[in-house]
Amino acid sequence: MPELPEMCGSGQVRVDNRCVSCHAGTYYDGQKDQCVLCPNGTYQTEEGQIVCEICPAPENRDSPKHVGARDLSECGGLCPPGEFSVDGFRPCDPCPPGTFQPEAGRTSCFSCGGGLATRHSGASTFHDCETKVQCSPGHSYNTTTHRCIRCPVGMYQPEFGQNFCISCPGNTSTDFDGSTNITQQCGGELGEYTGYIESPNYPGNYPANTECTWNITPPPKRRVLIVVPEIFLPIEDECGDYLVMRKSPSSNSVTTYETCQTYERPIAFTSRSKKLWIQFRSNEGNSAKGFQVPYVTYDGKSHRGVEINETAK
Ligand SMILES: [Ca+2]
Repeated sequence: MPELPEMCGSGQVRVDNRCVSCHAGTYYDGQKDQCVLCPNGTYQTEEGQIVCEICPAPENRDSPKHVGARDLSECGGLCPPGEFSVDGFRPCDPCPPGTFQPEAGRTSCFSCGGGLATRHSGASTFHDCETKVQCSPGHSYNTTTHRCIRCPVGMYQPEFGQNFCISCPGNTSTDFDGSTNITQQCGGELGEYTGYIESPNYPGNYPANTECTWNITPPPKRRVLIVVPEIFLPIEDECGDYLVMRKSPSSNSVTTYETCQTYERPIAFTSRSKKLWIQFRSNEGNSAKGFQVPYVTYDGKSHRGVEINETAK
């Protein structure tokens, strides 16, 4: 039987004998002991809260609002993309010709730059600026030279006809310039019930001088079960490329798995620690297909028998 906590945490209600956080757009009302939609004129972006935030709105102005707003843009009354006003609220004016505004609630529009015109007023993206050429994804338009330029390493652009590239999140980077996609990066924070990690460009060969770091933090009271179906690393590389899984980045923490060789028989094991730190590194020469490694998390209490340390074959 699951234990019944005496009290749920702040901003939580009891549902079927479990404590559940109130959703975004709601708050916990202590008198009613339930989650209540944020009233007109307020919003809440986070779950498990006990109050809603007041929507910013000009005084003495009737802005249309609705209940249960989950962020500022749902407060109502904001100028939509392609429009602006002195305070970002209605009434709004369309962006004049030669300018655009991609976001809601803004007080000005961006110039297309380089003397470029728009086909119409009220433009909401740089795409509406009349460029001499239409840039492909992975490129940005330079309004000085009127040419498309490849996004530099560490940046990417997934869309056509843009005038900027987007920086990679955190301390991740791209392998090449001209990147179109955020999934070209590797590594990250994993906390779901199941998932997988894979080497960059899998099932193609991974690039040289790559470093990917993942952290798996399973949901509460769950442990991590890893399956390595197969892994391909060049043997002639003298352990230049390797995959390691251990408790933490510290090299003397408990190591769960480590290899720098091809291994074509599946291996399954559970992490001895609750969290798992995983790193893949490749050196300059010799590449290979790498790996795609699924993980699942399981209830550490009810499946105590699943203590598989290494089941080869
Ligand atoms: Ca190598």
